[in-house]
Amino acid sequence: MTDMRVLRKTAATNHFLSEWVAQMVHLTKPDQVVWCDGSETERQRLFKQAVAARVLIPLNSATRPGCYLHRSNPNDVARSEDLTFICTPNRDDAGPTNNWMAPDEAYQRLRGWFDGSMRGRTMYVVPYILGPIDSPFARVGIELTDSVYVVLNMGIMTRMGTVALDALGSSDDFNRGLHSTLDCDPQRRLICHFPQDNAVWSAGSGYGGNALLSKKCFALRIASWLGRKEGWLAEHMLILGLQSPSGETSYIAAAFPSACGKTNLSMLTPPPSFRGWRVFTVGDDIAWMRVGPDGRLWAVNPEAGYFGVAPGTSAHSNPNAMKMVERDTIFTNVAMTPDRDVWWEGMGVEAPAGIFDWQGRPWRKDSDQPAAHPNSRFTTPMHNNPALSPRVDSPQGVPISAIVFGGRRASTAPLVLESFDWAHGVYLGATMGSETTAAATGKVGIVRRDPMAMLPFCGYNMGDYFAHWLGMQSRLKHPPKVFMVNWFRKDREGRFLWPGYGENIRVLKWIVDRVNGRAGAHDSAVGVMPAEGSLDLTGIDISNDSLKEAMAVKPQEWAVELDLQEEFFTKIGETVPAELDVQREALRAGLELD
Ligand code: OXD
Ligand code: MN
Repeated sequence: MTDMRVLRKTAATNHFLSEWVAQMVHLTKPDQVVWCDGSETERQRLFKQAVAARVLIPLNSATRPGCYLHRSNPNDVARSEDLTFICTPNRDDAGPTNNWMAPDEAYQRLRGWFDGSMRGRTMYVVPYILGPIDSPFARVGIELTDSVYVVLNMGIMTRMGTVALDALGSSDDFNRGLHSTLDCDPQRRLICHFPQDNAVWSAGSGYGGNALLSKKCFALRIASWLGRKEGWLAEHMLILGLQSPSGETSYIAAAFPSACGKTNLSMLTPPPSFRGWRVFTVGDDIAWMRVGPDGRLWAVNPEAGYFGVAPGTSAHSNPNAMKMVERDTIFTNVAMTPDRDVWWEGMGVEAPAGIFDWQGRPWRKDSDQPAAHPNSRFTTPMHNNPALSPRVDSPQGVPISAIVFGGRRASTAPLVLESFDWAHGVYLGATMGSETTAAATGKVGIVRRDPMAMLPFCGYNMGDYFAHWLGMQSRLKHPPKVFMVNWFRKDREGRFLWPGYGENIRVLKWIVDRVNGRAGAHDSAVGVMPAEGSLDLTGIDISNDSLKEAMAVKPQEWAVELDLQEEFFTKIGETVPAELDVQREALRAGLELD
């Protein structure tokens, strides 16, 4: 099965790669090695094998052509943050918000587990590019894996195959990813990052971000480390283009913690009153951003597909996503209907009778368990997205006019706020938080701080990360404006004040108008707020009172907020730049709290 042509070509052109693969083969002892070329023939062959091995279930070819369902091990349904480690020689380089292990210890433990782990299995060599081909942003990774499910997902999520070997040429500069599902036992599960070696070793999980090493492991944790070293940013951000009826397009990068609707916002469908407006998706999860020769910030999406959360995705919340998962999609842990279509909670259609839950068990509507796992996913190619930006493959990326930080806050944070300047914008990002839900914690309204939505994804010390963000200002002649948004503020009865989804375009428009000096605003103690009448509210169903409440800045709430922000910085410790304390004290003074 080994593609000898590819192997010979690579061995001839890149001895770093062939030597490393040989070492890993020696360690893991697979029965065979398959070098993936990314061709359509290969894709078809691997889908067939995955079906034969019962890794994938083919879905109804009339209603879901090219679609498959994967049911993961029930002990392996999400990223394992507690088993994810940053393995730097110095513990302080990882910082107090990351799990840390010494590199020697991590390599030694994992080597023990990997020894002979692929006996009786196939090792797939998966070369991939993050970023548009021929882009100065692009980086190559090679993932060695024993999971055909991983290979097929990587084929959707990245530009995968010979194209990556061609881009690599004879260079030694590639991410070395080693992955084995082992026996999928949580006791033998670890996801270890070695930033100084540009390497990731992942064992014992076959799921999403634990196993598709291109995504959170390389494109965020390792890339954030590289970005700091090389003067750029790897961020947990969507990138969208907002096009006005006159054809002007502005690009926005936005960070939200998981489960705050990043995928929805990145492919938003405007409401009828915004006829002529369009939102184009450049990316839904990750942005790599560099300073261009013009002194502006330019961004690419390193990925080529979406690994989106299925539950809650509907024709109302995200019509483009519903369209894109109609074909050539791998579903993981959703429910299956009797005619082999998919279903999940919040899909906006009644569950048909005779459904099977995410573990393949018959499921009834009166069950107290969800049919689809709450973290069930779709993996779909970006080219399926009707709102895909025509600039998505642009080697230079797109120029970013505005950076947006958002969270889920029932109180305190107004609908939208513009920062006074770059440093205040960094402060807004660094203090971002989202409220936990009752389902997750038993306590509503507990704010989990998640700076720039990067807490689980920053490959180094958070305080140093803030300093890197502050330092970007000196590199940027024309920095983007920075904003904070909150779609989730509630009234006293617990109802959302702002309708959200497609209506969020009104806030995006205000942001772009501010960038272009077209919208009025006034200073509040905590940031710059929309002037009355500057937010376009044509055709929206919202009362004046609700809008006022959604925008309110209440000093008593902010007093508590600033104390909590200070507490969080104290936990990170002395690496937090003094500039951020200055920002907080300025806000305190502005609120006349002291
Ligand atoms: C994701 C996440 O899967 O942020 O993108 O958890
Ligand atoms: Mn994400």
